Amino acid sequence: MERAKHSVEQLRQVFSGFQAWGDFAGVQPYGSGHINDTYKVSARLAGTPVNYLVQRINHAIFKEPDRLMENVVRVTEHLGRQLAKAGDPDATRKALTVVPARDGLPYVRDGEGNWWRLYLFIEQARTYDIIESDRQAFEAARAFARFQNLLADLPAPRLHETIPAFHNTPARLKALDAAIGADVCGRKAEVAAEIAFVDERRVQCGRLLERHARGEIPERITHNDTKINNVMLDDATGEGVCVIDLDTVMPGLALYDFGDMVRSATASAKEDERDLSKVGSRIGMFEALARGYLSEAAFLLPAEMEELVFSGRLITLTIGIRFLTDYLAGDVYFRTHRPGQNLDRCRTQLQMVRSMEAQAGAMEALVRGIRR
Ligand code: ADP
Ligand code: GN1
Ligand code: MG
Repeated sequence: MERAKHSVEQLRQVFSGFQAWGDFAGVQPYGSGHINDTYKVSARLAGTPVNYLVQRINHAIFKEPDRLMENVVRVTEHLGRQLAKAGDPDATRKALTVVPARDGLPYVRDGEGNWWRLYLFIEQARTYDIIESDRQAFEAARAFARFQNLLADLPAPRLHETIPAFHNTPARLKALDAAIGADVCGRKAEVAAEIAFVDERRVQCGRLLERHARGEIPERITHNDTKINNVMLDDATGEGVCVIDLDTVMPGLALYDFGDMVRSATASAKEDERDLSKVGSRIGMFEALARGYLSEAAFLLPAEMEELVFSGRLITLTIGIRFLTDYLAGDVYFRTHRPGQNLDRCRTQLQMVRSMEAQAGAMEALVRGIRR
C-alpha cells in the first residue's frame, strides 16, 4: 500500500471534475503498481456504497496522456461492444469503464498540470502480486489471450505508441550502456556482476525483432504490461475477470505478453526479494500459463509458438536491464520505497533468467506436448 501523495481535499476536488454518480465519502491509496498514483474512492449513491478508481497518469513516463487516453477509450469501448454483442450480463466487470469528465473528455487536468482518469471500481475480484496456484496462472493467461483475441479486429487507425520501442531489447541495451557511461550516482562498480551477466546474453537480444523484420512474426495489438497483477481474478470463481492497466496497449508482439506473464507469474518470490535462494521460475506455473494461453490464443502462428519459452527469458532479461538502468540513473523511473530496491529487483530478474535457462529443455518439451 502506498503512502498518499495527494490530500483528501485534492482528491475530492479531482473526483468532482468527473461525471460520476454519488457523493464523495472517502479515498485511500490503492494497489502496488510502479508507475501511476492510484486511489480507491468510496462514494454513496442514494444510500448505497459505490467505489471508483482514480489515477494520476505518470506524465513523466507517458508524455502524451491525451493520446494515451484516446487509446484507452477506443480499447475499452471496443471490448464493451464485443461483450455486449455476446450478450454478456457482466460486461462492466469484464472491461474497464472510463468515466468521462464534466467537459466530456476522458480525463481531468488539475492546477499542477496533472492528468487524472476515473474508472468504475471492479468489485468481487482482485489482483495478485504472487500467483498462488496453477489454476490462477491458467486463468490469468486465458484472460490475457482473450484480451488479445477481442482486440484483433479493432477498427483502424493503428493505436498510438504510448512509449516507443517499449519492449525493444537492443534499444534497452543502448539505454543501459548510456547509463553505465554516465554513471551519475557512482554505482557502476557495485553492479559489475550484473553488467557481466547481461553482456553474456547480448547476442540473443534481437532475436524476436529479427524474426519480425523477416516477416515471420506479425505485429498485433498487445497489452505489453501483462504483469500478473494487471489482471483481476474473480473472488468466487477464480476466473480471469478483467485485464487492467491499459497504458501500454499498442502494437507489439504477442510474445511480449506471454513473456511478461512467464516473468511475473512463474516467480516464486516477490519482485524485490533480497534472498535470491527463494527466487526461481516455477515450471508448474509455466505449464499452466502455456495451457491457459494456448487454450484461447487460436491466432498464434507456429513461429510464435516456437518462441514461447524464449520469450519468457527475453522479457525477464529486458525488465532486469531496465531495473539496472534505473538503478544506475538514480531511480528516476520505477517508484521505489527503499534504497537499493531497483538493484534488488534487477537481481531477482537475472536470477529468474538463470532459473529459466536451467529449465529451458523441460519447458520446451511441455510446450510441444500441449501443442500436440
Ligand atoms: P500501475 O500502472 O501503477 O500498475 P494499475 O492500473 O495497474 O496501475 O492499478 C494499480 C492497482 O489498482 C491494480 O494492480 C489493481 O489491484 C487496482 N485496480 C486498477 N484498476 C482497477 C479497477 N478498475 N477496479 C478495481 N481495482 C483496480
Ligand atoms: C511497470 O505499471 P506496472 O507496475 O504494472 C512497468 C512494466 C514493468 C513492471 C515491472 C509503463 O509496470 O513495464 O514490467 O513495472 N510499466 C511501465 O514490475 O514501464
Ligand atoms: Mg499495474
